Amino acid sequence: MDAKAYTEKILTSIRECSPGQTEFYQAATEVFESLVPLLEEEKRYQEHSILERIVLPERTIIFRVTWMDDSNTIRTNLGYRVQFNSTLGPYKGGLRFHPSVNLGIVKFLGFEQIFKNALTNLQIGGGKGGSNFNPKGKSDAEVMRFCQAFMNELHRHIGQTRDVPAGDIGVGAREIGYLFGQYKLLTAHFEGIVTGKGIGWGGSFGRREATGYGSVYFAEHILNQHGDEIKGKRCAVSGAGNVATYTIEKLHSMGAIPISCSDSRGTIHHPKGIDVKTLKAIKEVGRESLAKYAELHPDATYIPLHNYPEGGHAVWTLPCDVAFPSATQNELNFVDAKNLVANGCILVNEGANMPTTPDAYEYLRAHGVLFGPAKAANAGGVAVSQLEMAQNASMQRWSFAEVDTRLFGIMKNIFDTAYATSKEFGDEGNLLMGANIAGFRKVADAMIDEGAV
Ligand code: NDP
Ligand code: 2IT
Repeated sequence: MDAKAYTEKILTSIRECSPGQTEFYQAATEVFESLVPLLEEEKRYQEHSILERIVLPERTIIFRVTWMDDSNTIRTNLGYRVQFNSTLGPYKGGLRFHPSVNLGIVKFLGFEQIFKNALTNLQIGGGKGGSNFNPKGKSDAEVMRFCQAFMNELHRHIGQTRDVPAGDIGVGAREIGYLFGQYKLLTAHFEGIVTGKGIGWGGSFGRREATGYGSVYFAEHILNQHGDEIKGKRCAVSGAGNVATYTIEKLHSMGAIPISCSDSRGTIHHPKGIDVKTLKAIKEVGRESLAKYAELHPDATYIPLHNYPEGGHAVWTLPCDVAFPSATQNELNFVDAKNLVANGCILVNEGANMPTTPDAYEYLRAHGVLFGPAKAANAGGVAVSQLEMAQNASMQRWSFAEVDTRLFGIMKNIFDTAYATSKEFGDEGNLLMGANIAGFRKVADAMIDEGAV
């Protein structure tokens, strides 16, 4: 069967056997479309049924999480861990706590993670998990009891050479601490079974900063390739969580101007540059709304969510040179892409997972906007997670500078690999295609080596 027909056959089969998993089809379709030139050249992937195998998680765990709220009412949520692919190493990927979490979302994230992790060139397989639990408005005690209940089931399925979760939306240092504590209580082992741990109890310097810093390094590598640099660029950033905050911090230190951030309720536009201290105080420490930022900085504007323009998002209407979508999936749509192009944006660098809709991507590409695809651009987080695992396994502690230097080198290597692969397949500079092919090829070749499992 020709390569295109092969990819279409598998996409049809996943639609039939997993109905309604929209985000998962979106992620699989994007990867498969990129793979056509490779599959035309290398028939052995079809001969070894690689696509048939790679779209099926090796194991999917869905469980009830029962916990007690502050008024002593018994509450329930669904918990998930999708152990997608262990060809290159233990399953590795974050946990997301957000009301929108369902199996399709976890599978899209887990699928992306397989190729992202392969691109880092480190020994980690792909997995993802989470819950439809909403941490917003919950007390610390409620979050702790939820995390403990979640780990009561999850601990049976993870381990430092088996599956190592980390953070994602709604899961940060606080949640990782509670999850780790409960694992230790249940098993009586002090082991590196999650990453993003506190520095005092097995965490790595630089993990908190890694995704955001890595994203800016990746953007710098893209711009350098085109004889340009991030220094002096006005950058629109969305999100106000882990990825956005440390993207903004690194942009400042590299001489760029991060002009915005946003949360689920609104956008801050601060033309002279977002003040990182205020941002951290409001979001990281206070867990409050960004509306407060404009009260503290009268020269900044707050645009509430309901004031978003027709069909688009306020953050992408701001004139900028570079856009860093760093909040969530499908947050940059066709209308947003048109606004960015009209305002002269030259690069979109994806800090979040799958933030750009397919039609927006096509529009950006057609208008010559450079593009840093998520799998490559945001791989710094999971890469430093693996460095945390390496430090745990060897009982060593590396300095911040050591980790940061490694992170910079890993991001350069990912860029070089994606770029060289795009050239090899006749579309030089198409980093989306280059990253998808390079990540896939690494996993697929190893799957062939490891036999029919
Ligand atoms: P956080 O929970 O720390 O922050 C998420 C931010 O995005 C918050 O400001 C949140 O607003 C906003 N947000 C989330 N969902 C929505 C939504 N549906 N609509 C509007 N705003 C929303 O998460 P992270 O920063 O860790 O993750 C951000 C993105 O980066 C995700 O796509 C994640 O998968 C990806 N990523 C994360 C990595 C990591 O190491 N943490 C690594 C690689 C990718 P509010 O404050 O109001 O909740
Ligand atoms: O999407 C991601 O890469 C993450 N949320 C981080 C995963 C990890 O294991 O550090």
